[in-house]
Amino acid sequence: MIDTAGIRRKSKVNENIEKYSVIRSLLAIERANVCLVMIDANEGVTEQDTKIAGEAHEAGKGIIIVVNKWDEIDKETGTLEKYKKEIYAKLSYLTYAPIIFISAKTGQRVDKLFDMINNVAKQNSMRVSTSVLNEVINEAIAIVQPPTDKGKRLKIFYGTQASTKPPTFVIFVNNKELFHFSYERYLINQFRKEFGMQGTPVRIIVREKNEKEEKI
Ligand SMILES: Nc1nc2c(ncn2[C@@H]2O[C@H](COP(=O)(O)OP(=O)(O)OP(=O)(O)O)[C@@H](O)[C@H]2O)c(=O)[nH]1
Ligand SMILES: [Mg+2]
Repeated sequence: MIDTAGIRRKSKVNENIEKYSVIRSLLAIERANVCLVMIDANEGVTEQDTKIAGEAHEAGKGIIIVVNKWDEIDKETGTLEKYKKEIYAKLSYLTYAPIIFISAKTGQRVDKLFDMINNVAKQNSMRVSTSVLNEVINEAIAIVQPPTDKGKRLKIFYGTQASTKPPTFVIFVNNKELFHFSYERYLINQFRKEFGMQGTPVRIIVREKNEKEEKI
């Protein structure tokens, strides 16, 4: 475990310390399998939280959002759900990351964290067989037809998993330009439905393949 120093500019004098903390955090992210993004329940998601969480996401790491100091919050029914919504609204690219509400002070739910870390690490290094992957791709194509543009329709020939940490899939298509972001997002959502992959980013690499070549 690497415990990074807090990143918050408290005064001008601390600017260098802050820069150093950021560099150390980036190095820690690189070395990690799973990153816990610690949020102070009193403050909510800060700009710096967003930046650091973004780095973990870009680095393809497993991510868990940990809201600490939950003991200090006045709770009513629905408080937890409200918090979750607010967090996902601010960290919109992290909706795959589970959120856990803990108190380091009282120990509330801290024991649950370790199962979560193990699970997210597993999801981050998940392998999907080519045959199962293509079943899911074919089903996805049948539910929502690939898009057309200027009279040309996107054709998805097949896919295969290229690497893990994070799960990265290569998808072979007739024309890269037709593989719009919205369809990519749809496919990733279908993958998540079928494979779980909770707490891990998922990547798709699109490759073009000649249609005639494909028919042989
Ligand atoms: N009420 C409450 N206070 C907490 C909790 N966790 C930490 N604190 C308090 O928050 C303050 C900061 O705690 P630290 O553990 O030093 O926080 P940190 O984020 O590691 O700080 P740096 O390592 O300096 O960046 C201390 O006064 C703690 O007692 C919690 O779950 N509940
Ligand atoms: Mg500390």
